This record gives sequence, structure tokens and C-alpha cells, in this order.
Amino acid sequence: MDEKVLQAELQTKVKKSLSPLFLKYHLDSSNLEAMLKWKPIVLVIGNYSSGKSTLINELLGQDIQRTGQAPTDDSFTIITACGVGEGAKKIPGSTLVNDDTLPFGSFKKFGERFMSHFLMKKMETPILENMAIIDSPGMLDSVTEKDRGYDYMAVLGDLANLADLIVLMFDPHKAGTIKETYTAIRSTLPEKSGEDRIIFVMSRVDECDNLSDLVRSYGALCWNMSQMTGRKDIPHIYLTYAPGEAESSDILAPLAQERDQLMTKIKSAPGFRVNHILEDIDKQVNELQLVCEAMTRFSHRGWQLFAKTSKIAFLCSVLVFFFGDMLIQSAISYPGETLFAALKEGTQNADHFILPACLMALTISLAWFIFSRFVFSGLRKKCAALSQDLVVLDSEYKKNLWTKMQEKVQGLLAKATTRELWAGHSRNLSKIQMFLTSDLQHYYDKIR
Ligand SMILES: Nc1nc2c(ncn2[C@@H]2O[C@H](COP(=O)(O)OP(=O)(O)OP(=O)(O)O)[C@@H](O)[C@H]2O)c(=O)[nH]1
Ligand SMILES: [Mg+2]
Repeated sequence: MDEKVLQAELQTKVKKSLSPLFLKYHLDSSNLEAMLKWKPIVLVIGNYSSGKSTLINELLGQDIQRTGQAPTDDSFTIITACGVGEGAKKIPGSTLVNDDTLPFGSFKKFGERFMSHFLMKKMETPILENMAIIDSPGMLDSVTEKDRGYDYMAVLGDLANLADLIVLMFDPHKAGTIKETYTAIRSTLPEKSGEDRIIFVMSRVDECDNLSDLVRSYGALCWNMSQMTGRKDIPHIYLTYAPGEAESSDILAPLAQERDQLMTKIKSAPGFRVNHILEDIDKQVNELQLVCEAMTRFSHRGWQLFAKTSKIAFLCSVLVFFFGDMLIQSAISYPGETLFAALKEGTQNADHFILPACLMALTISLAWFIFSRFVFSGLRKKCAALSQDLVVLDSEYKKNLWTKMQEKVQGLLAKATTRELWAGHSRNLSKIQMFLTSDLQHYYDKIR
């Protein structure tokens, strides 16, 4: 099946069936909707002057990005193909974040300063027909959020979240010792992207004087990587160079093939888009399912308490109906004849029922007040304190998911009103389970 058609089908499905559920449980699905809106994205990030822009220019066969020694670029630039009948042009960030057809609406939150460092370049190139490539400001050592004027790491995280491939670039001069690179590898990227969506590249290898110099730089990068990722297994690091910049040497000859592999990998990013969308839907719907499961169990316990309270309230209201007016009569000598006495004498009329009916209504109202004010809010607090009891954590996957979602559930419980009892959580849970077991599998089957 055509991937674009499948993406459109998924977009409709998410919008119609899943988004209302995410909204109901106060979960953010905006990244899913954003990802479904547009074309596949390759994000190029890394140390300053590591050759990001040079690599992009080469890939596109045009000098579209400025290059140079020392930090050169301070903007996030989205480069993509012109639309039908459109010429090459630049679109400013303020327009991009307000364009509903693009996935950057949520980037408005990063403020004016960011928007002046955000732009799109449209150019004529067949490679970008079904792909966009994002060039980014180089990562620096001694820069703070204040210096940049916006939260660079957060922007990077949100772009990484949308990207199908992240190319993380180093060079032999500074093999991974940059502070922002460390933060990106240590926390931003693992939170916002999948391990399999990141490739590591060491560029400018022609600048190594000889093979042993290259091996030393490569070793230093591997060592730094293992420190940064906390992993023992070192991922593949593509060694590359820009032929336009490099003078031919013995160490470059065997790397030509690796260079081609890197270019092929970047160009093949669009092929993973639908799979990535499905993975993201899968992950987020599982989170939604866990939250819904907790709320279903909470509302079930609420119903049990409500049933108990109702039974007691019914019993009390029957007693009050028949005998309540007797108590009042003994205190204030009203009414002249109680309902019970009138029933016994056979003299009852409609007037005898007015006070008992009022007392009965009062008792039911009082019971509801006690339930909502004390019983229900007691349950709410108890469930929030022992929220893990609301879910069955029968696998490591669910335990990890719960660590992430527990706070969300506690937030929902803190705000829960008695309306939660009628909110249809178990019906929602069935819908979610149905989606995961049937619909999602069906989509996975389509791309296999
Ligand atoms: N010798 C050599 N020089 C390169 C190579 N790649 C890039 N350069 C040079 O290195 C410098 C930095 O390259 P850029 O492409 O501007 O690096 P960048 O990562 O985009 O830098 P910022 O945008 O500042 O973060 C430029 O002067 C390039 O000409 C390479 O493979 N070999
Ligand atoms: Mg650059």
C-alpha cells in the first residue's frame, strides 16, 4: 500500500478515534498529529563546525547553507522542495509556526527570539520531494539558554521527536567533549527519540594526519560515547569527509564506501516514516491505556462505594418517610396527625404525605452530600496515595510505563469529581484495547 495513503488513513483514524480520548485523559497527542501532517524529516545536529551544513550541501548538490570555520550558523533551517508552481524562497519562523499544514505549531511556545532563528528554505531538488532536512546551530560548550535567548535543548528535543532520522555529527578535533552534545545524548535524545533513529557520524576525517591519528580520534569518540550514553556497546559511527574539501589521501580511499552508505541511509529515511508513526502511536496508546485502566478501576471502586451509600440512604429514607414526622411531632407538635397514625386509622390523604416526602428528599440529598463531600473525596485521596494499586503491573514494560504515567494519573485523581463515575471509562478502555489488538495490528500488517 502507498505509504502516503496509509499516513492519510492513520491521520483520519487518530483525529477521529484517538485524539478525543487523549484529550479526555489530559494527555498530549499533539506530536502524533504533527507527525502525521507532514513529510519525513531528517534532523542534522552536532558540534559546531563538525560539517553539518557541508554534508547537507553535498547531499542536495547545491550550496544552500553557509559553511565556515568557527560557529557559523545560529538558525534551525528546514530545507525542502518547492511546491507545485512555486519557486525557491525563504519562509520566516513566524509564518511556519502559524501554518496549520506544517507540524511546527507548538514551536510558538519557544518565543520571538527562537522564531527569528527558525526558517524554511524551499529549493528545487528531487531528493526533497518527499523529505525535509533540518540544519541546526552547532552545539557549543560554554553557552547558556540566556545566551541563545531561547531553550535550545527543548527545541532540539521537539524536532527530534518529529524526526525520522537524526544525524549526530562530530569531528576529529572535538570528539564528543562539548557540553551541549553531552546533554543531548545523555537526556534530550533518549527522551524524545528512539535509539534506532539516531546515527552517529564523525566527519572531516581527512584532517587526520595519518591512520594512527584517525584511530586515536575514533577511539576518543568511542570512549566519550560510552560515557555519554552509559552503554557498553558502541553504536556504529560513520566515518566521512566532504570530497569537495578534502585532499585525497590513503586513509580516505577505504572510506568512500562508508560515505556512500551514509548518504544512502539519509536518503532512505522516508521509508521508515509509517513505521515510526505506528511505533509512536503504539507507545502513546499504551500510555493512554494505562491511564484509562487506572481511571476505570478508580471509577469501579467509586461505584462500589456509591452502591453501598445508596443502600444505606434508601433504608434511612424509608425509615424517615414513615417515622420522621413522629420525631418532629414530639418536638414541635406538628403535624397534628402523623402519616403512620393516619395509615393505621385509615384517615390518610395527600396532606399526610407532604412532610414525609420532603423528609425523604432531604435524607437523599444529605446522603449525596456526604457521599460527594466525604466518601468520594476520601476515596480520591486514598487512590492517589496508592495509585499503583489501580493498575496491574504484570510486565517490565508496564512497570516502566507506569513510572512515566503515575504522575498523570495522580493529577487526574486530584481533579476528579463525582462525574468520573459516569464518564464511561470502561467503555473507553475497551475501545483502546480494541485499537491496540486489532486496528494497530492491521496497520502493521499493511506495511509488512
Ligand atoms: N577538510 C575538511 N573540511 C571540512 C569538511 N567538512 C566541512 N569542512 C569545513 O569545516 C568547516 C565547518 O563546516 P560547516 O559545514 O560549516 O560546519 P557546521 O557543522 O555546519 O558548523 P556550524 O553551522 O557552525 O555549527 C567549513 O569551513 C567547511 O569547509 C571535511 O570533510 N573536510
Ligand atoms: Mg552549519
